[in-house]
Parts: sequence; C-alpha cells; structure tokens
Amino acid sequence: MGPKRRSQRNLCDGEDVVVKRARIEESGWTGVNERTFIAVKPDGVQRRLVGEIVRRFERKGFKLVGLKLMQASEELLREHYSELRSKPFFRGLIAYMSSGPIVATVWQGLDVVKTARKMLGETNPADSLPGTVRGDYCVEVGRNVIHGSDSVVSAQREISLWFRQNELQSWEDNCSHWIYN
Ligand code: D4T
Repeated sequence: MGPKRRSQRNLCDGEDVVVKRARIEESGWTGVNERTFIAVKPDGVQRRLVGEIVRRFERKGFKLVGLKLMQASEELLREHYSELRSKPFFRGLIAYMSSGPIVATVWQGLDVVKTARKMLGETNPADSLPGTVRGDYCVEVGRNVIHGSDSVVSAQREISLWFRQNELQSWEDNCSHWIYN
C-alpha cells in the first residue's frame, strides 16, 4: 500500500476504506479552540475510572467535543505508538492497549494540551504527584490508566487517527464567559 493511500485511511474502526478523517485546521486549533486527545486505557475502563476522569476535565472547564467507547485494533495502536516501535516494551504496550475497550475523548480549551498533561501526571505513576490521575489511581508504568497528547502537533495527529470528522461536535458553550474573561 502506498503512503498516499495509507494517509487517507481511517484506522479507528479497522475498516479498509477511504473516509473523511478529522480535519486538521491549523488556525482553528489555537487559543480557546486548542484540542487534545485523551484516552482512558483498558485498565482505566476495567477499574471504573471513566466517570472520574471525565469529571476532572469537565470541572476544570474544558469542553468535551468527542467521546467513544471502542476496541482499538492493533493496527491503530501500532500507528498511534509508531514512535515507540523500537522500544523493548512496545509489544507489551500494544497487547495491553488492545486487551479491552478504551474510552477515546477529545477536549477543547485554552492550553488544553499542556494542562491535560499536568492533570495526567508523569508517565511513571511513581513520579506523579497526588492530585494527578496517575498520582491518584495507578502504580506501574505499564498500567498507567490514561493517555494524553504531548504537544499540539501530536494532538492533531492523534485526533485525526482516532476520530472521523463527523464524530467531533462543535457546540455552543453557554458558560464559557464564566471560564474565560
Ligand atoms: P502515553 O503516550 O500512554 O500517554 O504515555 P506518555 O506520553 O506519558 O509516555 P510515552 O509516550 O513515553 O509512553 C507510552 C506508553 O508506553 C508505556 N511505557 C512507557 C511502558 O510500558 N514502559 C516504559 O518503560 C515506558 C517509558 C506507558 C506509556
């Protein structure tokens, strides 16, 4: 398969079809329109942490624009973690991430990428402060409950990988003037 065709494929449901991927509009992803990809990993779903994690992002003031419970294919996960493919933990990571359903979400707001990473904590839960998701709810790096994009560019790539364009909602936030001045 040539690179062009591959880049047009949507891997989020394993279908080998050309579909509209979530559109990346550089100018629309700045300021209060910045978006990030947050996923509750299989251990987070099994341990009933979905509600708690969504609650934290809602209460912070971020806007939910995409959410779905899904079984990620190995192909999608290999693409998502492609930068880590040479790491010794890669196979185990793919097995863990495909071991059960994931809750994939997209959140929008000012500095949401950076802030979400702080709310998640460090990759290794032992380095994560109490009050962060990983600091409060997990112990080991290989079961660290949650994923969050590490940059705006990664967020754009990940959102377009995991979501179709019509799965992301634009909705009027009636309390935005209580969150932003
Ligand atoms: P993710 O991408 O899951 O949010 O994690 P981070 O962004 O915080 O960290 P990462 O990309 O370096 O690691 C991805 C994923 O691999 C697992 N992992 C990581 C692991 O099992 N063993 C390891 O030694 C490391 C470094 C955990 C997260």
